[in-house]
Amino acid sequence: MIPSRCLWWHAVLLACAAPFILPASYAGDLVINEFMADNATTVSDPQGEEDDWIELYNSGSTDIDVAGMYLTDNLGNPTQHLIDTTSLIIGPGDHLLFWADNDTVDGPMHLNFKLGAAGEQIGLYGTDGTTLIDSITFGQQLPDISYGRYPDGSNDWRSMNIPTPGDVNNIGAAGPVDVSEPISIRSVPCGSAGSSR
Ligand SMILES: [Ca+2]
Ligand SMILES: [Ca+2]
Ligand SMILES: [Ca+2]
Repeated sequence: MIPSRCLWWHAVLLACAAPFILPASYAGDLVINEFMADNATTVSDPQGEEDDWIELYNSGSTDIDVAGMYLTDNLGNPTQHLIDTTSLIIGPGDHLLFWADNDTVDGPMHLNFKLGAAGEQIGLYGTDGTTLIDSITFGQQLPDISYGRYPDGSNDWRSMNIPTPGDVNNIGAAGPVDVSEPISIRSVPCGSAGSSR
């Protein structure tokens, strides 16, 4: 039987965890590595617009062609945006930046959705439109602070006050800022609680 003290902790932790970021990652070399849902001054797209962005990263040792894959901001709609080009290679250890700006007339690097700073989802699906390659569900984001894996490709997501669109993730000497951190519940004070994040 679980002590009532533990049940109370469960309730508190579940309540606390709900508004925060719940990463869901899947084994593989291709990952969603960093994103920004409220780009005020960080970086401009080729059209001079400070738009939302999503960075993919190839942690493997071979080229990955993402042409024909899908990106979405709604996991209920995996095929929202087709990466509509004949070939788009991410080399080993390379990063690739997409603009989440709903400006698809500007080319294949521009997605047909933006990211909600109040929190939503990003999903990357394979060319069959159903195989989930990677996803992240995130909470409230602040202007010019990105959210990404640190180090690149790891399962540890951090808010980053040194955004690195298209480059190696960097949390800086000051470390991550305290916003939208995923809550670790490893310290649940009872052995039967288990842990998740
Ligand atoms: Ca946005
Ligand atoms: Ca744009
Ligand atoms: Ca980066």
